[in-house]
Amino acid sequence: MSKHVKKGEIPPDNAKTRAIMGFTADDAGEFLTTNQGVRISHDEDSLKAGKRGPTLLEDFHFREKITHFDHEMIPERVVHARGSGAHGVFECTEAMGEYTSADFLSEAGRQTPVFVRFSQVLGSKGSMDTARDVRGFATKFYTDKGNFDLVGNNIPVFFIQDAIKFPDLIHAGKPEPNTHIPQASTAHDTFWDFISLTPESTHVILWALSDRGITRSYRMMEGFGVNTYRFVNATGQGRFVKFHWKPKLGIHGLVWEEAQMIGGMDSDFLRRDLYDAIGMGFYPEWEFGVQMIEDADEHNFDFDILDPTKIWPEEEVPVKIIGRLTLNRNPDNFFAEVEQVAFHPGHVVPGIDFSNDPLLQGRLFSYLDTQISRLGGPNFHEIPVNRPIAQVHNNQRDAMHRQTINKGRVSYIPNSLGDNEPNVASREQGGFVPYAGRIIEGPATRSRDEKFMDFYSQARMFWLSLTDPERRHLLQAAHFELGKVESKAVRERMVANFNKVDHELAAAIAMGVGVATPPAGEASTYEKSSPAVSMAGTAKGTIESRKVAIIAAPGFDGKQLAAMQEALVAAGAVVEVVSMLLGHIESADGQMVPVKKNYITSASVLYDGVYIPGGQASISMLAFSGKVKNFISEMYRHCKAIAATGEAVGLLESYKLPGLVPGAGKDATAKDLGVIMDTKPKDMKAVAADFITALGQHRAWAREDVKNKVPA
Ligand code: HDE
Repeated sequence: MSKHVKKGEIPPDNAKTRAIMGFTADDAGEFLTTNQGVRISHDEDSLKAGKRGPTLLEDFHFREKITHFDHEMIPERVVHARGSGAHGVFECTEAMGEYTSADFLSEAGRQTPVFVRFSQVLGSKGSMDTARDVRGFATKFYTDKGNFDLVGNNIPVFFIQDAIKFPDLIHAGKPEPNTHIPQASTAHDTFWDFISLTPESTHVILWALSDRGITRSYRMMEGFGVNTYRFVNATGQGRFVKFHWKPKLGIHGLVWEEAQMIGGMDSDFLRRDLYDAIGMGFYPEWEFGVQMIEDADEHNFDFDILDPTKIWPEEEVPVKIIGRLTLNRNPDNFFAEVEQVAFHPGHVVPGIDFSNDPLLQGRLFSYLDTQISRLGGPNFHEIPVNRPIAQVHNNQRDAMHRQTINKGRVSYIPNSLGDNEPNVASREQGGFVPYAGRIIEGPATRSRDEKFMDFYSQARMFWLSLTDPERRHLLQAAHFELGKVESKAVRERMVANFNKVDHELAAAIAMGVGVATPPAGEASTYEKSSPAVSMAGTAKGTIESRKVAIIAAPGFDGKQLAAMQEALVAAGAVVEVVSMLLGHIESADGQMVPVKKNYITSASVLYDGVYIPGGQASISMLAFSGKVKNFISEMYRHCKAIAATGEAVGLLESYKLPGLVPGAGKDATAKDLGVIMDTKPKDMKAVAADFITALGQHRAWAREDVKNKVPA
């Protein structure tokens, strides 16, 4: 948990919390009223002429209630419709005055309230959280000098280089317009048709096919500003900058099969995970980092630093950590806060400016524009979650839903009747002065610079930088996605694109999707790798907020269960006892333990690991259950940590899980496979410690080679 925000300190005391609390309403202990504040005496029957009607038009309460309901819906976001959000605090950890005049980065220790919204890109508002997709990571910093929105994604590169192609990309990815199928999925013909004809997307496609596309938790993903921005310091000197969020919990994905199953078992999986974690005081944290490139070095890289389909490899341009983000308060009202929050990359503060990145330039138009239809007019900045804590003074007036009551007769500049106020501010007075160094000469042209046309070097670098399990997952994802594509020509074109990245990659994909392997020798010869793009090795060992199931039946070994539960909870895990029926189960020595979930309301895919305590009577019952066998087999198949003690070891062995040698007991091989077994546990603390170590690794990828032999 964060050291600088105390658990239970709700609501955190900061300028934004104080401001937004002024808009909250609590109905507890109050009378029911109309929107005009008139108390209502009856709310369950409309006003009728006689007991059998008809309803009278004069029933103002009925009409108001229904009218409001009729208009409850607003258009969902055209992209990133499904999401979730939270309030928090950003703390600057390194003074950045040398590089930027941004006030919120000016001194170590300075805190700024934030609101963050995470999202899936393609699915509708009611779709599932675990679809394979890029995820949005949008942060609104309520700085003292105005709002700064960092509207990023969890993947550092984008599909296209120029905003003019965005509607095409999204039309291709969304459900096909004639059938409106499939929902929240790119595994269909139109998406891959577009991608196969847009080779600049090859790089991001590999990222999206990797486990980054199926995050385990919003709390376990990186965030990237993607576009190239500028830092500008107090003397007007600028440099290029890219923004990064690095999660304290490491970067972790689901297994694809698991993601699909969760979609059915709990379509709110990521939303619930975020809400529950914050509710329990496990405040998610990220480090904030920047990569900076001096103007003089703009052309010294083998990629164009303005190209949003390229990363700046961290090995070449290090990420300097300058801050920390902590999310510590759940919204009170999803619609008012998460749905109505309006982000815009054009919301910058003095010290941060734009580059000529053609994707960013287009985004600068789109976001303001889209809020007007989504939120019903140009006054969306007055909605509580969007209001800056910095004061707003200008001559903008009126329009739909205006809240502010501007005083006086003057609403223009220049004026003499109001002393020409509100007046502009110089740079020294904190005014935003656009960066002056941008080169804007050149003939009007609809074309791209040469380096933008190198579509494959960094795609190859990504592929070369992955570990074996990561590559295998990527290939399986490609087999799924392209396997769903009916047009053979599209599949062939995609494989041909992958062949320009790496021949082995193309051959492996071709084999799974029924097309011929293209000839070798067409691949990029780029040989650099960037270990930082791999998710492997980012496990931090912590099990804080990880979910563990304990499966038991009456007659279980109470001491074993209690010892394991105690150790897991002490390490921060969320432990749930799963049994056949809800209620309580009794241990062999008479302890009553509450059952949190039964076999119908739980599923293996909703947990990070499972423990089965011994106890002859309990194990005899579990041995008859196909559900339990299925639960454990799935856990094994999805490479999750498993522990069994006492008689439960025999149960585990009876499942004949591939790779698990009967009698393995304390065998190191079993441990390597993330399976902790002890037939006669003398020291439950040691067993729990091994289990916690396995859980802290997120998954036992060593099991990869054997896992597919377990029936799904
Ligand atoms: Fe967005 N994007 N985008 N996008 N985007 C929107 O704005 C757009 C792009 C991102 O939680 C929309 O308020 C264009 C890149 C996030 O509310 C819209 C282009 C990145 C969110 C829009 C891009 C993003 C959006 C829809 C190509 C990562 C959700 C609703 C030039 C850096 C924000 C809205 C939230 C939302 C346009 C590309 C991230 C239509 C034209 C690149 C996280 O304005």
